Amino acid sequence: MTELTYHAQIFPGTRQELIDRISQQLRPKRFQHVLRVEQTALELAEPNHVDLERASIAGLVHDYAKQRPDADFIAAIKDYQLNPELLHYGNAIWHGVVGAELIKRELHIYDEDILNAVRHHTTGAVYMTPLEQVVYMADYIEPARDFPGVDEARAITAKNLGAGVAFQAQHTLQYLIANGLPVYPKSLETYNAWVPRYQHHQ
Ligand code: DGI
Ligand code: FE
Ligand code: FE
Repeated sequence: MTELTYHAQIFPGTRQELIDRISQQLRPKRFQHVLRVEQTALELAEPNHVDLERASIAGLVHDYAKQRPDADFIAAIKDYQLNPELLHYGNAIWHGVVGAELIKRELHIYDEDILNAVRHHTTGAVYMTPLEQVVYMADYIEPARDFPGVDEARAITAKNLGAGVAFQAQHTLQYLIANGLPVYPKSLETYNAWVPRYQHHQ
């Protein structure tokens, strides 16, 4: 890969320095996933006119907080006065929404497009910038993902990024309901905003 140059106003360090910070936070399997999400995000960024530097950084940091103890998230929800409703959920929701605050504080990344890509990478959102869509999809279809429908997800996303978002929103909601899991309201909002709009792509 041609080495990406990071600009100090986006991340104050090199890609290798960022990778070193992330590898200290994650077990090897999760770290390898993060590297694959970065590469997939870069592949999706090109045709969708997304800035490669932001795609790289957002891909690398999206699961930065995934292996933090619950107590860190609960403390951060209070410290940053995030919505107390968050306390009813768990790591699946916290590592993105609350993780973004830890990324700001610990990695000194303040770019709102990158932070929103992290915040929304699990649930999606009604409004997602092209970067947010790229990270949401890269996490879902990175090469080691293996679930029924992943090849269809890859094909749809290659043709139309928004249709990929709709595919994931629909299938994730189906999965949550089929398994009796709590639906974070944003996941439902994402479904309503994206799925009917892209029905003709299925
Ligand atoms: O962190 P990753 O495993 O790479 O991927 P992710 O951040 O997309 O997390 C995926 C998990 O999050 C998957 O098991 C489904 C779950 N999830 C997504 N939306 C919701 C949710 N879990 C709950 N409880 N509620 C949601 O709305
Ligand atoms: Fe995640
Ligand atoms: Fe991930």
